[in-house]
Amino acid sequence: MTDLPAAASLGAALDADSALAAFHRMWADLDRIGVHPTGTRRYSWTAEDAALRAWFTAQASARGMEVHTDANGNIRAWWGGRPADGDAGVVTGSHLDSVADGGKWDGPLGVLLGFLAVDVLAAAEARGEFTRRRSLGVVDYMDEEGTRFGVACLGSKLMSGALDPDKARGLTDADGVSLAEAMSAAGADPDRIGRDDVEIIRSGVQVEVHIEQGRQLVGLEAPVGVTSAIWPHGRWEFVFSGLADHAGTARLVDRKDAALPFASTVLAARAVAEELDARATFGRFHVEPGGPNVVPARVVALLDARAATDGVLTELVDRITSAAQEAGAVHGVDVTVSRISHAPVVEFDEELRELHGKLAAESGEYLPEVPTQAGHDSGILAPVMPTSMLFVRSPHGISHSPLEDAADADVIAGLRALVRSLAALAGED
Ligand code: HGY
Ligand code: MN
Ligand code: MN
Repeated sequence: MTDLPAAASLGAALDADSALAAFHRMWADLDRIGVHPTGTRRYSWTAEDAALRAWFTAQASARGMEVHTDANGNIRAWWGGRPADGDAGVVTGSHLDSVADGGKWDGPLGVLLGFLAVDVLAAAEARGEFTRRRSLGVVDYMDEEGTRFGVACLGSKLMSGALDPDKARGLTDADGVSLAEAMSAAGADPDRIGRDDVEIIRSGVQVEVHIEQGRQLVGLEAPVGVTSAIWPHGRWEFVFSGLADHAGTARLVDRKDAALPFASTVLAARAVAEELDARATFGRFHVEPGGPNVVPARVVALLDARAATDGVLTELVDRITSAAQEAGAVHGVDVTVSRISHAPVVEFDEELRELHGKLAAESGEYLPEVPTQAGHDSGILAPVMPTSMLFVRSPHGISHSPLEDAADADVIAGLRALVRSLAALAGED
């Protein structure tokens, strides 16, 4: 071990048993927030969100880290103090919010391993084996999943300027509460949201650990991988407007049933996605007025669409839109489609990817590169700062579900990869 270069040896030397014990303690503590028998419910600017921020602050305080919430609701804990305006640190972390009835790993894994990496590096510094030259931040980004307001990666999109602050303030949840109102109710100031160059500079460089959402690493027999790229993806709102009528007396031929073209569109989306080797999902929709004995007057549905290139994504959404309009015409139902959000293709920073690869090679570990179809804050930030991601293998690949999982040994492999990368980045002159 001693003949390893310094950063690699810090990863190799970490005490797996004590790191796992700390991991499971933190995990149990976090489990008390928003975990239901049907899954995890952690949505932005709610009571659960406040409890998550309190948990995060307590973890930071226990380590003597300085906590700061930025103008966009992203919260960071700094080891070595928050860098002054204009100075650059190194950031790791992820997000603590969840999808509706989600799992426990998507997001929290990266935050927990961030804190544990600080523990390992601080202990190494105390032993004289590491010198921190840049402050190291652990971050929890605001509303990564977009569960409450419909737009994913709200905190990083606002920070990077990818989302217009006025548009963001006006986003509403299922109860009609706007982001501005929700932030105000939680004691945050919605007037301050928007691109934040000082925070981008302060963040410096970011390495995010995340559970893999898929089975590529299982196939490659690798506990950890480096993310190469993210597919372009986005969300589109489809509104089908027909006419309410009596479910018994209205003759079928006279109806303008909004559910019929919607149903056709769901099937068309699947068929087009298959043909283009892409993804298309209607995961959220509601029917109005929603009476069991009323012909549906309106269906409002959100399409989540993803493809390997922006060209294919455009073709995918265009063809689903055409299918919706054709089905609407058949049933006398108006169809409107509007884009809610879009994230272009991401190629993660070459130098960071090389660094992860070099450190793995020095440690004698296999660290393959894999692309992903999932969105992440690190992808949103990639155009404005160097970012990279490390994926921890998921045994069955299922995600956005309570079935999310990872083996202890793979968690430790992820922590090792993170520690040596952060040691190299925060320890360099
Ligand atoms: O939806 C996504 O791709 C991510 O998991 N937020
Ligand atoms: Mn997710
Ligand atoms: Mn995530």
